[in-house]
Amino acid sequence: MLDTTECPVIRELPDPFLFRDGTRVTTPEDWARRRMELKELFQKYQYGHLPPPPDRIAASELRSLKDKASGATVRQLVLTMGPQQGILFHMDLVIPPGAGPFPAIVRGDLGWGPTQPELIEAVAKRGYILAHFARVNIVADDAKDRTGAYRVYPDHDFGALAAWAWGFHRVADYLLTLDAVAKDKLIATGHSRGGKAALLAGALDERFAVTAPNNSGCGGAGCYRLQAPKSEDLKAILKNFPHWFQKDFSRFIDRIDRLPFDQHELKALVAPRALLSTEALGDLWANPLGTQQTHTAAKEVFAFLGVPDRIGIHFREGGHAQGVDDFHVLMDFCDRQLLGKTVERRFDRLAFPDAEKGYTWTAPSR
Ligand code: GTR
Repeated sequence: MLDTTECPVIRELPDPFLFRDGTRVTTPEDWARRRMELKELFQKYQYGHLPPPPDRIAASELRSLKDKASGATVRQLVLTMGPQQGILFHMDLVIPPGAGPFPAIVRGDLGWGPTQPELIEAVAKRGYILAHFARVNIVADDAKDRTGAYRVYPDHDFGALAAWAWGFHRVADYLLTLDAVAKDKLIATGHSRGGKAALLAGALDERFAVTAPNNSGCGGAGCYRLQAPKSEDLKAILKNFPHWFQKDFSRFIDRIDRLPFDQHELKALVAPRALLSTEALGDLWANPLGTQQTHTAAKEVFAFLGVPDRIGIHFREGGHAQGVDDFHVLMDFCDRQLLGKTVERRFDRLAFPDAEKGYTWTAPSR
């Protein structure tokens, strides 16, 4: 059983540059080591460890359709993998017309319903591939269901978010075998619990050039220590969704100041690659203020690595959703970050400019 007294009390947002042994990052090489340390801490305490990569992934096509509005091809696939090929998931692969290679957006939210025709049209018309897979085929979104990847990897400690993040990595494995895909332009996104999984996936896997959690809140881009009123906290999330996390994470309930990290450090793992948080001002449960706090703190790491503009945040009016408009925001960000296009939209506007700074440390000078 995990013992939280092994974790010292840290009241503010923890210093990402501070190693556990008390020494501090001074160079980018040090940061690479600290990044490894953080990757392990997040898996040990919060999410559990991701299963190992499988030897082989087999893809079979169920159907191939044409989207009339955009001319895109929509391939409905099943990917099979793991020991005894014991894991499979469905995926819609939307490929725009034309020569490519195209940047590819990976999203795991297919289980929430079919891929919306408006989304297919929007991404294809802008020259993006969409790989929309059903993360819930890997492990179900149900605390009582211990089938799927839990059975295939019985000795592992992962919760559902880690298993779903692993799914993003498997989609990357597959996409990197396709000529139509621009290999250096993979994008991980998802909504809410899907956004939590996308952030974890992008934080851990450097093959994703852009990571973009949408309304991901608690356990995602929102922080644990700084909660706006009405936002979801650790106790609330574990009451409803204990299966998302490593089983002992509940030890930190009412001891949040012993958590050896906060979510700005998960964001920082993405650096120097690009990260965008898309937030909704009406979605208080997802802690938009706390997501701004993680943004500001993580930006210190991006700046330390010389890429302060690779981290963006975007707030819109309205509630909890990842609609086509949110995808346009994401594609604007990717147009700029990956394709070098000039875009008008800003990704540095804070919704709470007067918010108190959540930390007292400063980035090491270089
Ligand atoms: C809520 C949950 C959030 C968020 C959301 C969703 O009920 O409390 O953490 O993940 O579900 O996934 O839509």
